[in-house]
Amino acid sequence: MLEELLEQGFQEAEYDAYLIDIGEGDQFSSGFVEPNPNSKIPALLDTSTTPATRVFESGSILFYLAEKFNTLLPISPIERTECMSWLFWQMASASYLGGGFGHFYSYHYTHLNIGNHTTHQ
Ligand SMILES: N[C@@H](CCC(=O)N[C@@H](CS)C(=O)NCC(=O)O)C(=O)O
Repeated sequence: MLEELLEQGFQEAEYDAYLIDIGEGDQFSSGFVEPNPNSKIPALLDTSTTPATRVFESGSILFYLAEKFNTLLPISPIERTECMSWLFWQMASASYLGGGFGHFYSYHYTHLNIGNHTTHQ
């Protein structure tokens, strides 16, 4: 979204990206836990505010940027509702397909049999 903002001409959207190596556990380092106490990527630290604003959870980051730059979030109720529905869908579903899978694959790898279901511990 920061790239989209830059394409729209918002110079204030210039950003520094930092590599967080999940395999090395960078997400648990104090430098990352400060912007996101939940140790999950992505996180954003807006240093243009005083004090700096920390934003975590992808949906919160998208909403924060849309409000900050007053763009990419429709104003008309019908379009705004459609947009927010997809934003909430993203929060409720997409992270389970991506980050959620990684979480259970990495941290809960023991198979359990519960009733008729097989799950991971
Ligand atoms: N609900 C979070 C999910 C974030 C997430 O699961 N991120 C994964 C990478 S895609 C992560 O940081 N995993 C590191 C870990 O679980 O230790 C969001 O939407 O920001």
